[in-house]
Amino acid sequence: MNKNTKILISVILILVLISAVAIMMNKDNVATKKELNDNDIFIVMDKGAEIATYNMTEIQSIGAVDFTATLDTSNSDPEDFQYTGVLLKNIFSHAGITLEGREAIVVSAADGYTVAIPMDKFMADDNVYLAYKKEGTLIGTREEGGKGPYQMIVSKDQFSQFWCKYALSADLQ
Ligand SMILES: Nc1nc2c(c(=O)[nH]1)N[C@H]1C(S)=C(S)[C@@H](COP(=O)(O)O)O[C@H]1N2
Ligand SMILES: [Mo]
Repeated sequence: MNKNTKILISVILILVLISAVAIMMNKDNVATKKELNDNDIFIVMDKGAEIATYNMTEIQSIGAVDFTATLDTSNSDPEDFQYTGVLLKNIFSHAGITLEGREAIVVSAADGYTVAIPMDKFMADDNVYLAYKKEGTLIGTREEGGKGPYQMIVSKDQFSQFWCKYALSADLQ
């Protein structure tokens, strides 16, 4: 083996090593993204007063389910996705907040967006969810390019304008 061949083989080995490390690091990232993130807090409020905070493990323990919803925005065709989340009304029951005789639920987001959902929609079975996974992967924060970590989804809506990305809190009025 001449000197040049040795150098060439060394360079190739180093490149293979670098890409192997990169692939492993990326796997690690994907693995952490699949786990519940307990730093992501969701606030539950009753008529403007903060009642409880939940992280992802706590949200999940209230009763996570898979459901489908149709994402239909002004710049995309309707498309069905599978989400994982908890019925928002169950989170309120868990926090000990009474749901009877209320007017609406107001969900607020990190970008200043707020959505008010009337009680009949909110109380319906299988409708208003706080989701944290889409197609089995964490929805992710805005910084990560996601629409979460929590996204409020109205599964029976035909269009998605009453959904709420980057949801931080929900206030029962
Ligand atoms: N926080 C927040 N949530 C939001 C919006 C928004 O601007 N901010 N836009 C709404 C609208 S108009 C649509 S169609 C859906 C889907 O928007 P996307 O395509 O950005 O996911 O999110 C809804 N929720
Ligand atoms: Mo929209």
